[in-house]
Amino acid sequence: MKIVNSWNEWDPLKHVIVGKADNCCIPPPEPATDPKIPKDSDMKGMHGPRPHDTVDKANEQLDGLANILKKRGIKVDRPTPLDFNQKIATPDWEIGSMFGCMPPRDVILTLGNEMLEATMSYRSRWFEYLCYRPLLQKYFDEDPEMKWESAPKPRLTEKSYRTNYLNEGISDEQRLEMVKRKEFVTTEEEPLFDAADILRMGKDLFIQNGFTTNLKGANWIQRHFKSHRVHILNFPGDMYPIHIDATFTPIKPGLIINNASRQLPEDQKKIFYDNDWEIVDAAQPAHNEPPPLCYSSVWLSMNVLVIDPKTVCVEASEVYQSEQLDKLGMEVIPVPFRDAYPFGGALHCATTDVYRDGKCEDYFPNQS
Ligand code: DAV
Repeated sequence: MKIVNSWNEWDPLKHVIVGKADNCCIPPPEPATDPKIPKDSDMKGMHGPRPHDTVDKANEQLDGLANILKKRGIKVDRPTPLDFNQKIATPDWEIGSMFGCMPPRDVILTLGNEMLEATMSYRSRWFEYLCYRPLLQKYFDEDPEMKWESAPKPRLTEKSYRTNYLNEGISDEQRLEMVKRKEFVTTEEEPLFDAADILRMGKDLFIQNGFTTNLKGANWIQRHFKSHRVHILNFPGDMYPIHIDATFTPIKPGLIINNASRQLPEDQKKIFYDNDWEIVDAAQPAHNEPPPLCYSSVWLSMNVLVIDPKTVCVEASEVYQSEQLDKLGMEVIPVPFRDAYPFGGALHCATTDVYRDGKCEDYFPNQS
């Protein structure tokens, strides 16, 4: 039986993995996380298991999302949480805890009949793939065509990170300059990527080069998916370029919403314009700040889950984003989800595709 098939972000969704908040921890500091946590964040200096009541509330909303999808006939699977509050180590390093298994989008990339475990780029997330192994094993057993792959596990020694990247003493202006110069917290020591930096659009893969994915990681993906075309994207307005899915969100063939404060540079827009794609500014978020103890920005408003080219799940309080997508001709399904944000993101982050109808198409035939 065919179980795994997904070539893009919009074809009709039939089977999906939705994350869980159980046992989620705020990991102790590590080389990659200081620059990830904004200076004024309430998370500075905090680590340990997240409070039980916040875990319960997040799980309620994650279950709510799962139920909404199930009611629409979409099959939903869930990962198996570990005890994340335990020390992990490799021969090169150790860290006091892991992170969690709320955002499957970060860890597993589904392309066609393949599910690929990303290298990840934080030490605390090194073993996160284990939460998905029971599912991947099952798909492998049941679908004779399913390809199960794992990218080379990274060493993540000090050499994989820039040492001058601490927040202390670096102003916002300096940080923006560094991002513009493409000086990110991760170095080019070894291939690194998080799956949530990759947008799948048929034959073309668009990959953000930033804190969590380096050029070697993108190059590894290009060599791995030989018949695809990989394009590197940069969003110089983003001081913390981590994952593409609150920055640049395809809605259906021909239409992308782009975070207005993280514009794609003109030269990188060319391929979209040359193929009659429209890039519109995303609506403003409805909130001025993220919920407490949240890694992500208010732009989770645009981290929507497209379930077919006419239907999209949007966080229920994100009224401006809903209104915009409604005007763009989409049916909007409101999903209460803000309590899950602190656990690693919104509706796109919280899911990863197993099956979408459709095949690999060429949406960008004009390329110079
Ligand atoms: O805008 O904070 C969040 C992306 C989560 N996967 C942001 C990026």
